[in-house]
Amino acid sequence: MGIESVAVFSEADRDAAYLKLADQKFCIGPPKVADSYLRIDRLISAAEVSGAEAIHPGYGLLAENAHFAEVVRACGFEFIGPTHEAMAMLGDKNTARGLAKKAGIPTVPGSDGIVKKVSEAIEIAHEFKYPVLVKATAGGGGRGMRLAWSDEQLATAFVEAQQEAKAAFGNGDCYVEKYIENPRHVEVQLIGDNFGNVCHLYERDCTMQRRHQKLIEESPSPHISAKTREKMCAAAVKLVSSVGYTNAGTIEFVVDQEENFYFIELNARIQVEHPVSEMLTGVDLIKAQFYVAANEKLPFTQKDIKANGHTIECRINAEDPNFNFAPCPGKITALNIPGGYGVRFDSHVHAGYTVSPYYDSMIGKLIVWGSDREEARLRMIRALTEFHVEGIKTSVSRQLEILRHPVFINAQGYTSFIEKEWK
Ligand code: MV4
Repeated sequence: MGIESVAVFSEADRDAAYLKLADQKFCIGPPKVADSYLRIDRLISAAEVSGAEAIHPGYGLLAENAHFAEVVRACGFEFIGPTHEAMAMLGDKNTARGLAKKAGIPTVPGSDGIVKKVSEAIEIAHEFKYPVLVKATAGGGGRGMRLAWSDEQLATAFVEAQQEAKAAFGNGDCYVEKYIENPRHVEVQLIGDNFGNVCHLYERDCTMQRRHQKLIEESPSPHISAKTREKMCAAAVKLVSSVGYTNAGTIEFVVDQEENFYFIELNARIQVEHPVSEMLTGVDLIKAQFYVAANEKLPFTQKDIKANGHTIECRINAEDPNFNFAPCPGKITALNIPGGYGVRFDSHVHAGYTVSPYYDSMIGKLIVWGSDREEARLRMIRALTEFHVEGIKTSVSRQLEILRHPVFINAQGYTSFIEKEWK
């Protein structure tokens, strides 16, 4: 788009490849995120000094921090993401669940709002039958959740969830939902502009995950029919339109064995796995985000967005799958990146780069496109076998096992499959 780029980095990221691509770069502190990437004052200072007009938060750290979005705009910069009001409203899971209900989106049976007392939680569990999930309204991505199969378990789970949420998020409020057993995890990619235009880029299936860490994402989901897809995408668009949500967002659903889908939460940011939707539809989502932030209309309408073929993403993590996926930082002494038709690798690393122990263990994302699911699966297997890295261990061997496993090939997976199948 011909837009100058300004990058910030901590001392631990001084050698990252993306800094060589930036027009300007600013060191904003030592490795600890509290002293660098979470320092709003330092981020704003870098924007001031560089003459930046807008800030893109990425997908970690402050990406869903409504206070950051508000400060950015209050300081005269555009925040490339939703409004801080929308972020605050939809980031609160109980509020989002209430808005979904109001918009007629299927939600999981459960409490009507926040549950204050254990006795109330037990009444709800008796009404909707065990198992139930206690969820922190300020939580997300699996944090602040507790599963209970009986009154005794619920009594402790409820108090633990409140205490954990209070400590982690400063807000101990929890609500209770029936637990949808062995669910699939399917999310819908959305993007809306400031003129009321909202589009979906179809769904992503994130069922193959371990401890809430997604390992493999794909689109279309092999677990839903075209009819369910149409209903799910329409529901997602209806919800964000009803609340005037703008820029990129993702609505998460859980899907039961009968293909009933239920709203779970909205992620008010661009997500790691957005390239899956980009390669399925040919839409440049990040470019669309910039159009919206520049107060322009989306450069496409829903009828322009066509799903073509099948895409799969593998997150490449510096972890040792034979050592309980323990993070495995270190210096990358050799790196071969796969390529060829339909193969994309997004990464900040290069040969000679030292993966630091301070941040998320993801070192890159390998995304492939195929004309159908089997071609995408085989192309991903080929690309993973060509992905060669020395000096650190990665999750690649486990992802190859999953891609070659009959449960994946026959699309019979569910969210806890990996944890049950591989210890
Ligand atoms: C659920 C669920 C089943 N029933 N809610 C996990 C984190 C957040 N994105 C929402 N999550 C779930 N909420 C109800 N009522 C299943 C998940 C879920 C999950 C739960 C436990 C372990 C792994 C999981 C992976 C994806 C989704």
